[in-house]
Amino acid sequence: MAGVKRGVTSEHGLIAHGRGEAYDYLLGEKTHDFALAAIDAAAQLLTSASHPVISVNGNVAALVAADLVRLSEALGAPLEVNIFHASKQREQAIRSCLQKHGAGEVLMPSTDAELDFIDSNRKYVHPEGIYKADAIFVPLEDGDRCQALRQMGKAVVTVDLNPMSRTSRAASITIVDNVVRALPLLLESLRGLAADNGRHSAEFDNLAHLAAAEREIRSQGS
Ligand code: PTJ
Repeated sequence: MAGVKRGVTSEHGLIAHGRGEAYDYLLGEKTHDFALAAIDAAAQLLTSASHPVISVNGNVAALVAADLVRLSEALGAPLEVNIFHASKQREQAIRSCLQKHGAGEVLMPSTDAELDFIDSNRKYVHPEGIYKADAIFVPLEDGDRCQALRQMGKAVVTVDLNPMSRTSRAASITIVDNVVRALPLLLESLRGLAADNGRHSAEFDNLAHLAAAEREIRSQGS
């Protein structure tokens, strides 16, 4: 609610937040092993990318702005504002929110570069940011853009409490956890990776991890 009052989050964002809370409740409001494995795989993928970018919408700016700034510093990756529900005013408010938490330059959407395969406002991107990126960290993504980014050959790491969403299924790596818990853990994993000479273990099978999350949700009713 505070995010809406500050002009950062859209009213639709509140509904999305409620959806997230429902899934979080079903997941016992804790970080599971499938999420920890996804976090380590995400740290590995983002570290080995040549041009990673962090995409920021109204919900994540309200929830985890300080952690997004820390992530940007840890990865040397730019922060880029990109929202689904079009509003120039809200784009500026998100940028100010990030800068209040210590961000330097924040890339803004522009009409100079457009993503293929997508019609919504999220197609407008920065030519030096998402347009050029080989890997994008985009928590609370919408399904259409996630699919478009994948079709353009980009790796996508998302955070989504719903393991059945189109985004979760289309992403390269989905962290099924609350973004508020997942971001500090991702930062910790990046520190571990640096101490471990840049290598976390093993292959990551996104669909298998989503299936584990879905089993956890279904087990709540039995
Ligand atoms: O600021 P904008 O205009 O870009 O709008 C952002 C939202 C999030 C409103 C927009 O991208 C949207 O409508 O998203 P969806 O399609 O509702 O997807 C959001 C997904 O995030 C849903 O699957 C929710 O369950 C999930 N979610 C919500 N809150 C959290 C979450 N996942 C992790 N942590 C949360 N706190």
